[in-house]
Amino acid sequence: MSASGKTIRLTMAQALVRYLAALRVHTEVGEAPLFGGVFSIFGHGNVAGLGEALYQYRDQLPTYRAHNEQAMAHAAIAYAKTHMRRRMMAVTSSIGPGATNLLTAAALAHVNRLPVLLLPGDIFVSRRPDPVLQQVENFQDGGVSANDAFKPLSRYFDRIYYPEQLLTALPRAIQVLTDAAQCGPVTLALPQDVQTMAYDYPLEFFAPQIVKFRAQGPAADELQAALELLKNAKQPLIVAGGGVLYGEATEALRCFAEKHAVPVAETQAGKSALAWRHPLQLGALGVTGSPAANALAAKADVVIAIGTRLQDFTTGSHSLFGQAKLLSINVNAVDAMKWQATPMLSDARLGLAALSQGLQDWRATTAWHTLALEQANSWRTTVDWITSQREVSAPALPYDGEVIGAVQRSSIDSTVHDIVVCAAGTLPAELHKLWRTSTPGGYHVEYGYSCMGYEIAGGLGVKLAQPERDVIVMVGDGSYLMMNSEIATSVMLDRKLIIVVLDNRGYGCINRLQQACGGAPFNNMLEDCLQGPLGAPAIDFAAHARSLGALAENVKTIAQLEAAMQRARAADRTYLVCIDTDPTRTTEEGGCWWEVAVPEVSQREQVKAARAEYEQARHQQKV
Ligand SMILES: Cc1ncc(C[n+]2csc(CCOP(=O)(O)OP(=O)(O)O)c2C)c(N)n1
Ligand SMILES: [Mg+2]
Repeated sequence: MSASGKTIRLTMAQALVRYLAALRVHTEVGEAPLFGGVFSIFGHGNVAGLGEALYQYRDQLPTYRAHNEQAMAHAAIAYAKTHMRRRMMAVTSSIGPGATNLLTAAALAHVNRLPVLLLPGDIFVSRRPDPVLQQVENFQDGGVSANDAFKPLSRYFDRIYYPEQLLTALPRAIQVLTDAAQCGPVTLALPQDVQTMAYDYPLEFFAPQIVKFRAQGPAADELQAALELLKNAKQPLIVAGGGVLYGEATEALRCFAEKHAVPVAETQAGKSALAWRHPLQLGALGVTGSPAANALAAKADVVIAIGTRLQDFTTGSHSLFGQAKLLSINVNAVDAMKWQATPMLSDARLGLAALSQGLQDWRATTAWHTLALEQANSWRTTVDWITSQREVSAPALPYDGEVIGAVQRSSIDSTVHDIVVCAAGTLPAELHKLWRTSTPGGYHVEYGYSCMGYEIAGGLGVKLAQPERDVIVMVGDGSYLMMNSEIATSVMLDRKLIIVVLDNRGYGCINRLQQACGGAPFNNMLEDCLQGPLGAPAIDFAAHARSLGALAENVKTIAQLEAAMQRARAADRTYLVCIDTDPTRTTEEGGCWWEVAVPEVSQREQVKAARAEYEQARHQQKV
C-alpha cells in the first residue's frame, strides 16, 4: 500500500508500460522520456497482454514494428549508444522463436555495455495449456523455458510470476540500465497469463520521475597511486575507450592531453573521443590501428587506459604495449584491474579532472611530445593520400579505403554531420584507420561483438536517435545478405539511411585470414564454395533494396560512386549505392599481430609455415 493509500487496478502489462512511460531524463535540449519507444513483434506470447497495454499508452510510449527480433533489438541498442546510454528503448517479442531471436542482440549489448530492456513473452505460469505452442519443454525442470537462455546474457534477469513483483523488479531493472558500471541488457521475461492479471498497484509507483545518472570520482588512495605512477612517467600514452564518450569526458580528455602533452590513441568504441585533426590524435590503436598509435604504444612507459575493456584487438592479444605500465581509469572494477593495472575506479570526466589537478604542471618529455606530433601528422598525411585515390584502372577494382574517401568527400561537412555505422567484415578495420570525424559519436562501429547484420538495423536506431544527421551505413555484401529487412522499416518510419554496399562477392576478411593461417581459399568467397550447375547468382543489391521500398543504384567506379552519393544525400528516403570492390586489397599501413590459433599438424605446407610463425609471435605476448 502506498503512503497516500491510493491504488489503481491495472494488468501487469499495463503497469509495466505505464511505469516505463513515466520515466524522464534531463538532456541538453530539455526533458525527454528515458524510453524513446518500444520495438515490438507480436505473437501469442505478447499480443493480448502487452500488446493491449502498448496500444493504451501509445501516445506516451510509441510502439515500432520491425521485421526481425534480432534486428529490432540491434536498432534499440544503437539508439542507446547514440544517446551515450542516457536514453534507451525496450524490445518485446513473443515466446519461443521470437524470444530466442533476441539472444544474439542480448549478447551484443552485454559485450558492448549498452542498455536495452528486453521483454520476451514466456510460457504460462499456470501451466494449464502446457505445452503451449512454441514451448521448448525441459524434461528435468518444469520451470525452465527458452528464456532461461537470456540469463548469462543479461546484467539483470527476472521472470514476473506475479503482478506485484513489478514493484521491485522494475526499479532494479532501471538501476542496472542506467548504472555506468553495470550497464547492459536487462531481461524481464513475461509469462503470458501474468501479463493479463490485474493488481491494485500504488498510484505513486507511476508518478513521473527524473532518472539521474550517477558519476563518481576516484577514491583518495587510488588517485594518489595514479599520481605517483604518472609523475614518474616520461612517455605516456592515453588509450581512449568507449567510456570516454559515455562518460561525456571528451572535453576533459582534450584538456588533459593538451595540458600534459599526452598523445591519444582510440579504440573502436572510443573513436571520435578527440577530433581527427587534433595534433595529439594518433588515431586508431591495435590490430586495426594506425602506425602512429601502435608505434607509440610499443614505446610508451605508462599507458593511461580510460574507459576501455582492453579487448584482444586493442592490445594485439597482449603483445602491443611493450614494457608499459598500465593506469586504468574505469567505472567497472573488473575492467580496471585487467593487465595488473594500477586501478583508479572513477568516472572518466571526474577522474581526468582530479588527475590533472594533482599533476599540476607535469608534462611528458619534450622529445616524446615532439615524436607524437610528428607521428600524428605523418599519419594524417598518409590518410589524405590513401583516401584521395580516385580511380584504379580496369579491370582492377577499388578497395574499401578508396570507397571511404569518396563517401567522405561527398559532403563538405562529413566530419561534423555524418554518423558512419558498421560492425563486421573488412570495413571496421578500414574505417577505424581512415574515417574522419570531429564529433563525439560520429563514428558508430559495433566491434565488441562485431555482429554481422547489425549495420542496417543499427543504422535505423542511430537515425531514430539523431534524425538531423546523415546516417551512413557502410556494409559488406555478406553482412547485407545476413540482415537487411529493416530497410523496409526505415522507409516506413521515414528514417532515411544512406547505405553503401561493398560487394566483393563473399566473406573477404575471413578469406584473407584463412590464407594467412595457411588455409586454402575455401567456403568464404562465393567462387570457392560448393555450387550446383547454375553457380552462385550475381546478386543485384540495388534491385533488392528497391523491392524493400528504398531508392538504389549499382555503380562501378569511384567517380560514379561520388555522383551517386550526391543523389543519395539529396534523396527523400533510404538510398542504397552498391559498388564492386576488390576482396584482396586492404590498407597496408598500421595493424599488429593478434592471436588466431593455427593447427599443430596439417597436410598443408602453408599451414605448417603459419604454425611456426604463430608459435614465434606468441613469445611477444604478456600473460
Ligand atoms: C553473425 C556473424 N557471423 C559470422 C561472423 C564472422 N565473420 C566476420 S566478418 C565475416 C565476413 C563478412 O563478409 P562481408 O560483410 O562481405 O565483408 P568483407 O570482409 O567481405 O568486406 C564473417 C563471416 C560474424 N562476425 N558475425
Ligand atoms: Mg564481402
